[in-house]
Amino acid sequence: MSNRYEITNIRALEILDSRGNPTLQVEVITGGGTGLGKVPSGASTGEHEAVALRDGDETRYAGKGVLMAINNVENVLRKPLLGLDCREQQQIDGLLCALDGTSNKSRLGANALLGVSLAVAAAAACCNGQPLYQYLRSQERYVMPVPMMNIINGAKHAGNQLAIQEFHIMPIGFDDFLEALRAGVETYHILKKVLLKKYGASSVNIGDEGGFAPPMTESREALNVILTSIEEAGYTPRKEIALAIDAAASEFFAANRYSIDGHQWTPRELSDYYLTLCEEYPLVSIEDPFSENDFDSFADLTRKVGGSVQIVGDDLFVSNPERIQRGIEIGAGNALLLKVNQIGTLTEAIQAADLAATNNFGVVVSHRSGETEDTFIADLAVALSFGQIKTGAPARSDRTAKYNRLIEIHHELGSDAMFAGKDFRFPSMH
Ligand code: 2PG
Ligand code: MG
Repeated sequence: MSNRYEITNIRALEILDSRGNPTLQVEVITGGGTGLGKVPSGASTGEHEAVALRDGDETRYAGKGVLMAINNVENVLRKPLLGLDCREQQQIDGLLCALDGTSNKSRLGANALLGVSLAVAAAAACCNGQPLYQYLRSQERYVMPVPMMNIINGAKHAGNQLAIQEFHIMPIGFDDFLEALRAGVETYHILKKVLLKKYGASSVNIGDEGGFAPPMTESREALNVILTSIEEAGYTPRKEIALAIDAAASEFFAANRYSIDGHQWTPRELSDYYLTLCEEYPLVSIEDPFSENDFDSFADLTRKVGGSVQIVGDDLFVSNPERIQRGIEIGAGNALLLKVNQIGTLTEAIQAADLAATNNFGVVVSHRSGETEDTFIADLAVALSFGQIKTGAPARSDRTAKYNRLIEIHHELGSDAMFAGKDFRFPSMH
């Protein structure tokens, strides 16, 4: 008879993500339970991310099938993992990396590795009869994250002319997660009305992350309607609801110029633009303000506004400890966007988050634009208790699944739940 923690089988399926593209679902079966892991996928991917394996067979799903990755799970990774204890996450993730053997997981596929890695953790939590967040990290007091809610979508996530990819609200001025979420949701619904009135019916079509994708061309247009909506919803900008953006600037960068809002700007001019926006709007967080290799411009902007504004590295750091370390050393950014599929195993993702946090960087646990109904990141955000989660607008099941899981956790924690609120950058100093 097998021990309840012993891995007895691993299976994988080709399922669909929120954009209708194939992705993997991995099932790890042990003597005492089963865990599932579903793999997300980005559109504005960083060039230094771990590589997801796609079949490239144009006769299926336009080449996006993941049958090769599935074959790698079932025929390469499965056997060496059979018989291992599913609680040995670090050992298992180390083995996954060794079996792949490349620095960017391109041989077996970061999608294959991540599916297994997440499913192993879910199986272990199941065997223990513990909620996933509790299994992932035991904390004296868990901190519920401030949600970064992407309510206007642009660039690669939408069919409009906005250069900036994401316009977020962050409900920070509330006592608990539920009140904060409600304020964000109410603002989202008022925004719909504001857009309908000003831009007509087609402006409330939505983009990849559930935010509206209005036919705007300039960043200020988006920031203005959001500000109006916060006020019309009855909330106070900055004090209760602050703004955040993800410029995803690599996507509008070419030949050392940034094409944004009708300009062709140098890094210095773009930097000045951000400074102006920070004066005009209650902006508290800017993600990827410059292209993914421009550590120096990140450092420059961080020096100028880093005290009051969070400068987040996503494509810059790709959740990779070596790149984060470089950022820490030169002060490029002051926060990490943590995406488990950028690095490819849970152990490495947690190490990346800890490296950032111990060096006084903020940490935002993040979804991808292509998601599934998997709620792993909601549990991960609470487990780490670093204070922030980015998981889209409060619309479409791929996004609301995470919010709904956070609601469950909030209730489960009861009065033990702390809400990061205004301390979202450094909740441990609460
Ligand atoms: C980002 C993400 C998620 P994508 O840039 O932060 O919002 O987008 O998954 O397309 O990289
Ligand atoms: Mg980003």
